[in-house]
Amino acid sequence: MIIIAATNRPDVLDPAILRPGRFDRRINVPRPDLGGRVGILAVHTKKVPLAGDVDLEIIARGSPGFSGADLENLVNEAALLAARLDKDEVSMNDFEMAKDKVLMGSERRSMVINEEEKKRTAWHEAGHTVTGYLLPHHDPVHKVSIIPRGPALGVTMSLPKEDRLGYSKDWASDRIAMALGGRIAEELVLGDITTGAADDFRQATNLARSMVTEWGMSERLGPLAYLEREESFLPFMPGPRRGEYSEKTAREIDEEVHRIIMEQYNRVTSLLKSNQSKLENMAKALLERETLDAAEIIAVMEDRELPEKKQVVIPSYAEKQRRGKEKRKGALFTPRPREVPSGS
Ligand code: NHX
Ligand code: ZN
Repeated sequence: MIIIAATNRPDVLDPAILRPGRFDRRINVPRPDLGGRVGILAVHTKKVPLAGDVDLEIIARGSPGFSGADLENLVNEAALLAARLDKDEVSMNDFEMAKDKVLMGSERRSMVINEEEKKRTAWHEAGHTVTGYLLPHHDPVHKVSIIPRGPALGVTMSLPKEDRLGYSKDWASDRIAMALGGRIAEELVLGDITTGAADDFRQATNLARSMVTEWGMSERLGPLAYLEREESFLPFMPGPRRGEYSEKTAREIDEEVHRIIMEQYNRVTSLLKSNQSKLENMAKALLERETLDAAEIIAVMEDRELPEKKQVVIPSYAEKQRRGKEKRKGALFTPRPREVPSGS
């Protein structure tokens, strides 16, 4: 008899359960690569009517780091969107919209925001976006939006260009810089600052701390692991233990984390100061369109006209009821989702 079990926490298993004759083989299953994601998408779209423009390989390319469950969720969300639009088939655009929903959370269009908050959000997100665009080692900005989602008033999302197995020190530094870009834009343009950037600082600080304590990216602290003990993959090579360093080292770690953050803070401050007009154009474009995709972001940064925007309007509940009645009346005409240019 063969017994197979799965866990996300091999580190907390009792070693007794792993002895020879018990669960004696360990198979590591990482997140799917590009080929794996195409295969998983093929499985989950088997019973979904797909439009002719759907290319699973393009969807897989645009979803690096997604797990099998994430991809299943993506297919479900795309199908739900298509159903809400009264469509018989799921199109590439439904997948694109579903991806944004999965990555950034659901929009909260009903949330009331005053003009001043909206402007602050536009400056803040423009700060992230311009910083992300100008930093060479950062993942490209995929989308930026000032439509509230979950707890956030706005989001800036970047996506790696392809599957990545590890990250460089330059990437980590640029990632910290990008997280700080929002607050710095607020400070430069509006003068006064607010509580809103707490999550950005958490991300920046976590990255800086990992650089120092895990990734050996601080010259001062050296290539050492200052971490909690982890059950390693090889049982005869145990991981490091927490607190196995002196008070002096603890202070040095704190100082080094602080230094890294301030280095990036100063770098982004001068970067945004010398790109004030780009920052302003980005904030204006955001106030006008609310959401910008990669092509629109590049257009703003290259001082070009924004590409024409087609926006699909999701019908309201009342509208759907009305359409349902029309259909039941046996109308020959089946309403299609309206495509309207933005701003109208
Ligand atoms: C408030 N919320 O507290 C309002 C309602 C600075 C323009 N007055 O950094 O929305 O200020 O780039 C996860 C993610 C709380 C958890 C973000 C918990 C944000 C988001 C507070 C933009 N985008 N901040 C950002 C934001 C806010 C908050 C979060 C979270 C803002 C900022 C929230
Ligand atoms: Zn932010």
